[in-house]
Amino acid sequence: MSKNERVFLVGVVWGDKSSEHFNESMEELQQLADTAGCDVVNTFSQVLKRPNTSTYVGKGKLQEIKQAASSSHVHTLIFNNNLSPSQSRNISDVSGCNVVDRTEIILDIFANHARTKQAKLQVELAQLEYAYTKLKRKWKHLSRIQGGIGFRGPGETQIEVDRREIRKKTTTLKKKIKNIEQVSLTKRNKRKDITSIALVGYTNAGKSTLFNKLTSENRYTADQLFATLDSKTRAIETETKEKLVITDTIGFIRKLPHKLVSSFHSTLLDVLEADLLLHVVDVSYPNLLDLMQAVEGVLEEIKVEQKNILIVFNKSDKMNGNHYLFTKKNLMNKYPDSVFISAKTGEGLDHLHEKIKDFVQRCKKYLNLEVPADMHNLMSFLHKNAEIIESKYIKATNSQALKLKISGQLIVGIKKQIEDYKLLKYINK
Ligand SMILES: Nc1nc2c(ncn2[C@@H]2O[C@H](COP(=O)(O)OP(=O)(O)OP(=O)(O)O)[C@@H](O)[C@H]2O)c(=O)[nH]1
Ligand SMILES: [Mg+2]
Repeated sequence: MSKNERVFLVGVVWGDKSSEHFNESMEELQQLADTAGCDVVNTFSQVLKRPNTSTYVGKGKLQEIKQAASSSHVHTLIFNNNLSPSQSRNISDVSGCNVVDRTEIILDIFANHARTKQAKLQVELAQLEYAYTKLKRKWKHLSRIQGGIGFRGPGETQIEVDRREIRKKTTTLKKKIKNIEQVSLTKRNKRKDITSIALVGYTNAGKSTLFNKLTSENRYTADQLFATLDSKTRAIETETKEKLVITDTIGFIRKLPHKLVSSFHSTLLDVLEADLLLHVVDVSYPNLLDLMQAVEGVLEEIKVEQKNILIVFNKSDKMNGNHYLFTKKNLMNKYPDSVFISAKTGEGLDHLHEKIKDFVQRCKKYLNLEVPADMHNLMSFLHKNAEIIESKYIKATNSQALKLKISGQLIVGIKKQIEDYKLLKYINK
């Protein structure tokens, strides 16, 4: 879509969906359109029992939109839902406008915001995957008319060619993404011993702002949807000098098609492997529980097993007065372990640091170990990374008997070193 394109937004509310939810989702569509750089000229909405199977909105409504578009010189309609290929085609035929559905506008923003090679490849893959599903049904009518046993009409041939092309490109893209994944896997493996935290949340919740506050980075933040699409990881230290790595990643949104989520699999690997997730929530958003559910849905979809999730209610500076106290109390009741912060003003960050520190402590385990006196590297590693509670020299074995408190993940590294030296027996289980 081109910048400053004049557009209409179109939405249908149906079934038992409340108009409040509908209005919110239309506001979100407006934000998506703004982010994509469109100029929203007007909004059309309709209440229906269910969306029209062939034109999404009713026939009369579509005529009204067509006339309005023609008199306002609008050539693009953006829909607040995903449309079937035949719906897109029918609407386009009747109205004479370009038809963009919800996923397509999101993909358009993704394409504009992708900065890293990985993000660009992933967006391209997502676009192709989406084009593939659309294409599949788009050409169906042609192949029915012109195809037939033993005869391949132009429609059928074209779709075969297009499909083949898409499949070929998809395979190449997946390979390229896999290669990048491999590189980041090596980086991740290097960090394996260190407790890792990932920031997740709905788009625009303030993840990157919080990331910057926690790491003194200068990552791009903006009041728009999908400001950041790639992941970034930085090491930080707690007050007690414990090392951690923290990752900021892509935001989630409602109604994301499954294929799209899976295209971003490599970006989301950091989320999958993190020890602790900070679920950042914009507390100033009226229906925040809905957005939280959407995030939980995506986490389920990418198969994040029930892990440690700390809910971080952000933007508390935007709330004031009794209304806030009421909301805060309700949320505290529902999520007693959550924290309230403002990534912008820094309010509540102490509390968050405290929670993170507690988590790191909880991850620690006690270990009894006998280290041969000549394993200097291991000794200095332990001095640097573990809390040594007791240390005693044993003359008979020329070794040092240690009692340690150390993070669970580091134990794996130590076991590996000790195994290398065939000294596993020294671990007191
Ligand atoms: N008032 C207020 N605004 C905030 C706070 N945290 C973030 N913001 C604003 O919210 C907007 C979105 O912030 P980002 O940090 O870009 O949000 P994000 O979650 O990384 O968003 P995406 O990358 O788009 O998923 C920006 O305009 C920030 O300045 C906060 O604590 N208070
Ligand atoms: Mg961001």
